[in-house]
Amino acid sequence: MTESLPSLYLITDRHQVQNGRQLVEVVEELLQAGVKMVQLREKDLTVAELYPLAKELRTLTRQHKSLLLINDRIDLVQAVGADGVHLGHRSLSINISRQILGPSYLIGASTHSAIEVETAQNQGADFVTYGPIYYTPSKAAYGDPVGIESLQAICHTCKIPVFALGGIKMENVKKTLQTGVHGVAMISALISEQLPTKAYQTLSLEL
Ligand code: TZP
Repeated sequence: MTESLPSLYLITDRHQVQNGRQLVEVVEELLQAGVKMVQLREKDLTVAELYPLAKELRTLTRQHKSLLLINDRIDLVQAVGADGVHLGHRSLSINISRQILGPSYLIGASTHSAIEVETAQNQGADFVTYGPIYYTPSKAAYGDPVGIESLQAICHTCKIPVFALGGIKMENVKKTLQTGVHGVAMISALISEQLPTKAYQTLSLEL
């Protein structure tokens, strides 16, 4: 299944949606435009608040034949029949998550160093996000950028798909992909755009 992972991974943040729109509306627009992999990541919502959102996104991602991953919450993955979970450093370990979910679900892991990438791979993650690659407006929350050379080194050794994350936008997507990375993951370059479809269409010319 991982060979067929798309090259663009959309991550949600409803606080970045423009013009008073709802997150679900913007994600639906992006699914219509062609996005094939979405992570629901709304870290300030409770699991009870996330559930209806996850259900709606499951319906829409199914309609558009897109993968849906849920940040951190294996219970929600199972409850809505998502395709997998995306784990961070405070989540259940990859090993335990795999025991719970079994082999047919995707497990993605957030990584920020070579050792984290290696650990994720050894523990059986299906793919990793690696970053932040560049400065992002929310840099403080994610630490200093790891840079493109570091990404290139990771891509030489890592055997599972790597998605570059953090500060990825139109201007740098081409040089990011030249590192040999599987794909790019992004929040603001799509979610906070005034015209998300147009942003996706422009980006997808580089993918
Ligand atoms: N992890 C590392 S950077 C980041 C996360 C969740 C945020 C990426 O956001 P953007 O807007 O795509 O730079």
